Amino acid sequence: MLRHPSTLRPGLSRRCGLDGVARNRELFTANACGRKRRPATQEDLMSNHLFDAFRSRMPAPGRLLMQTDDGRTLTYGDLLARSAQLAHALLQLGVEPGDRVAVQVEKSPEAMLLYLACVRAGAVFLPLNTAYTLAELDYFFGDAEPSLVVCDPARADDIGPLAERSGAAHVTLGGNGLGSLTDQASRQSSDFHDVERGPHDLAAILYTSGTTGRSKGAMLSHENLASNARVLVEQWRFTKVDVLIHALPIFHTHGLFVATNVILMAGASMFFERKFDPARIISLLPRATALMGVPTFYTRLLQQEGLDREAAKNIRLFVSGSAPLLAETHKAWREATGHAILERYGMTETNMNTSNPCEGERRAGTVGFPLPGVSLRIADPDSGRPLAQGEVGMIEVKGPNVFSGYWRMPEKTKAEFRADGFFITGDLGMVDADFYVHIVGRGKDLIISGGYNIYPKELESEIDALAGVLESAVIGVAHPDFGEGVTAIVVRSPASAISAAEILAAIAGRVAKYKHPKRVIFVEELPRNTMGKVQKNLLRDAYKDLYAS
Ligand code: MLC
Ligand code: AMP
Repeated sequence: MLRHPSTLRPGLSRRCGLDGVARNRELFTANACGRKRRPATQEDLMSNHLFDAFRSRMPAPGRLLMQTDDGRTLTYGDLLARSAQLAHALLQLGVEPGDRVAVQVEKSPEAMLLYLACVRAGAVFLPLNTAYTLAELDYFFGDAEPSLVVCDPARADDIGPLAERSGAAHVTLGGNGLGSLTDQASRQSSDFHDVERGPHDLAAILYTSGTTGRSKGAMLSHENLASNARVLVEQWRFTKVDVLIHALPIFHTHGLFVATNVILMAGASMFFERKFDPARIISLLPRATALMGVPTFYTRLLQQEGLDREAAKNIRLFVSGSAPLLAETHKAWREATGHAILERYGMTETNMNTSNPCEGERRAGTVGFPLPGVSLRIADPDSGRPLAQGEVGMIEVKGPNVFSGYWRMPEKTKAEFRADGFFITGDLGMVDADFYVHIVGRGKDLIISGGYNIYPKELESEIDALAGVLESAVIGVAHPDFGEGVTAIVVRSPASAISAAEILAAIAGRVAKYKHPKRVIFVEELPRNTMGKVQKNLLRDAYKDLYAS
């Protein structure tokens, strides 16, 4: 088992087995498998665990929190006042502690304030990708049973009826009048007594697709989020003087919890960009100190004029994550800017697990060391037997960052934890001689495109259901822009002439655009092994140069 280097002692066994030091972490991962929790301490009885953690480190109210790309500014004082108003409005709408508030809105300061308002009101924030179709939303509403759905005014006519069908009230963020949450909030007091929430209470549910089809809601507690933000601030040396370029969406872990929570926990500020626009990012670099992005950010920026040492001279930290950063990108970035990108590794279920060091060697092709408090081991995927250093196996983690389970899926939760509380990530990796963690593959059938996860199973089910399709296999193929390009290999039914365009048109209303295959290839049959299982490795190999530029 591996822990952060500061906790490694000489003589620690190199075999990746559980030792005593990890046991106290069970305090936090407890309820996923019905294990015991520790008795409440004074700290547990704080009024609102996550918001208090932010509040305790907040700078003076006049200090700038963010500046948007349309010229708006928000101070920490504004944050306190406006999230308070929104929290009052949520209560008026009948939101009670523990209720889910499902939110599908474009990125804006108000969207971020709504997240904080939910935390303060004791609700469970449930952000949804703006690319999700109505069919996808219908599933999430049915599964999560939110008491309130918040959407943009432009989608209210479509989303309202879905929300009603699931029994939820619905309002818009922005817009005017009765159905506008922002309008209602503007009439509320800017003082709010935060609803009491302890470390183990849920702060958010984030849906993550599953290898078997149905998306699962990862339940994240106040302490999961607070502990990870605290550790990242410390490890990445964030302070009040930092200015982050925030160009990630705020409906997934990276943009919401890594980027936003770190800034709030550090009392720092950010350029809050609605979209990732490479030219604009370059123009912001001289006024910022940090950038966080998915690898596609870095490959796109490398193609942009103006990226050089001079432009990046005020930046102290470039962070990459959510997908593998190619060693060649790491090298090209260093040559262009003089900076070594810091790569870290996380998941929706676990927040951040490992990180390359801020000081010390940021090693290309690795994700660094376990963060303080996180225990990581490499285990045999089938038996769970810990493997020796240098051997490749399943990455398993445990710590205060790890979620408490999947929403209303106790069986799935149980299946993804070992009996001793380690979470089975589905990522294959190894620990090298210097203790750097390498991710070498995936034990799960997952494609990561531009930092978004796409589960082939979901697309295969949609494509296989079409008249004229016999069967399909969806694979990820190396793609110069997105890292992996979603590719559908399709066998037509006898006498069918279904085209790629018809397949894409048929799935258009059903699955989000970013999941759509970039290419559809027709074949006579799919390669299978003797057990009848489709050999996706052969397909990946056959089409490996499909997107080579
Ligand atoms: C957009 N498209 C994508 C795509 N993003 N297709 C595949 N993969 C993606 N990631 C589609 C668009 O719908 C569009 O379709 C076409 O591709 C080109 O769009 P674009 O304008 O070039 O894309 P853009 O809007 O610039 O988006 C690219 C991106 C974005 C890289 C900026 O995808 C992005 O912000 N990615 C970050 C995702 C993220 O935050 N992941 C973190 C998950 S948390 P058309 O046909 O309409 O043109 C996690 C845990 C952890 O993983 O460890 O952090
Ligand atoms: P998500 O479910 O969207 O949170 O995606 C989590 C997955 O992204 C992980 O299980 C990994 O497969 C992948 N991932 C995150 N960070 C990295 C990284 N730095 N390198 C390789 N894969 C990563």
